[in-house]
Formats: sequence, C-alpha cells, structure tokens
Amino acid sequence: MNTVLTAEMVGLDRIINTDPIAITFFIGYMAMFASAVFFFVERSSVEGKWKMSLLVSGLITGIAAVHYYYMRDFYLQTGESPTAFRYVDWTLTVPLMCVEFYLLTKPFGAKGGTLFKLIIASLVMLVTGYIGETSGIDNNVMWGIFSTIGYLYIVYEVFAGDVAKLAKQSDSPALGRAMFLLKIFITLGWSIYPIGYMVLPGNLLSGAFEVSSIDLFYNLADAINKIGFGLVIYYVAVTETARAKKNVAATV
Ligand SMILES: *C/C=C(C)/C=C/C=C(C)/C=C/C1=C(C)CCCC1(C)C
Repeated sequence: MNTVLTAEMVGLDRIINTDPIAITFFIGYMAMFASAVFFFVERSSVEGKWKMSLLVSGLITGIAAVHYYYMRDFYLQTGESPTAFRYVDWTLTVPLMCVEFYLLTKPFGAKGGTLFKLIIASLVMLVTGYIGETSGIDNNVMWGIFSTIGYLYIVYEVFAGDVAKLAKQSDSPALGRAMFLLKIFITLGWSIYPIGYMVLPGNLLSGAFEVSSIDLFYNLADAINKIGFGLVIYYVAVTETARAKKNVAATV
C-alpha cells in the first residue's frame, strides 16, 4: 500500500494556518530568491568594476535562499529552531558582506589585511554565538558577550578604522551616502540579532518573549540586512555607472 503524505504530516499546513514563524521562513525564502535573481540580472546594467559587487550581493541573497529553503523544511517538520543551518548560512554570508566593504573601498587603497581583520572578527562573532546558542542556560550569556566583542570590532572598523578612513578619501557623493546607510545597517540592523539571542533561556529577555520567537527576530533581521545591504550597493553601482558615462561624454 502506498502511504500518501498529507500537508499536515510534513507540517506544510502551518504556513497557511498562521504559524507566524513558518510564514516568515516562507516569505524569507521567496524574498531572498527574488533578490538574488534581481542582483544577478542587474549586473549587466552596471559598469565593469561594479559587476563584482553585484555578484557578491547576488551570492549573499542566493546562499540565504538555499538555507531558507532548508530551514523552512526543518522548522515545519520538527517545530524546532534550525540553529545549525542558520549558522552555516551566516558563516558564508557575513564574510561576503565584509567583502562588499572591501570592494567599495578598494579603489581608495583598501588592503587584503583589512578584509582579513573583518572576516576574523565575524568568525569570532559567529563561532562564539553558535557555542552560546547550543551551550544551554548557564553559559549563553557569557558566550553572547564574547560574540558581542567580535561584533563591536566590526562596528569600530566601519566607523573609525580602515574602512572609514578609506571611504573618506572618495569624492563620490553616492559612495558617501552608501557608507552612511551601511553604517546604519551595521549598528541598527545587525543589533536585531543579539536582541533575538537574548530570548534564549537564562538570557536577559527570556520571559519577555517566547524562546521560539528567536527565529522571528533572525528572519526579520536577515531580510532587512541581506536585501537592504544589497540594494545600497546596487544604488552606488547604478549612480557611479551613470556618473562614469557622463564623464566619458564630457571628454569626447
Ligand atoms: C546575513 C546575516 C547577518 C548579517 C548576520 C549577522 C549576525 C550577527 C550580527 C550576530 C550577532 C550576535 C551577537 C552580537 C551576540 C549574540 C550572538 C549573535 C551571533 C546572535
């Protein structure tokens, strides 16, 4: 006899039966996928050096789309938070966001060393965060603090370190505006993640929210940060492409 799987058996009914977390996994998947297609296709409309930046934006949202596909499934079938998938996703996409900063400031002399420092800081942030999420009630505050040190180092680099100094040398108003927006993403957008983390049992916000709401925080933050970040890069790429064309026209 054939066993027919029902929507209920695989948990799919929860998407339409208003499980808010299931819905955000579903929407997150579609939004990441659509963004990846958009950034890949738009590569053809920007000038040479910006193609790489849009490729990276497409990879960030594309890698996230694949992980959301699996995270959604995992959540629907187990009702649990897909922590491991989540951290694999971040471990790939956060360093790629560091690459975006590097590419933006490369024309003004960014060195591989700056990129290396940013990537090491993000790995410290994520590895300690993962240990914290899986270490249980007694230890997650301590690991959260270690993770926050990595995070604050990235904030420092972007506000006052190499990235900030190099970006200041640019005469492009578009790059100036983009750096301003990216700073907002790094400080406000990224701070949603540690707030989500604090709903873990034994942490500062446990009791104020249900533990399961951690995925609501993370899914919201991912949508804002991955797609928004990509759109800011897209904005600079398009504006700078138009400016370069105008300059060429002026010299002919
Ligand atoms: C696309 C994914 C992004 C931009 C993920 C960013 C993640 C963070 C900024 C996570 C930060 C954390 C802390 C600062 C402390 C608690 C543990 C983390 C890993 C949630």
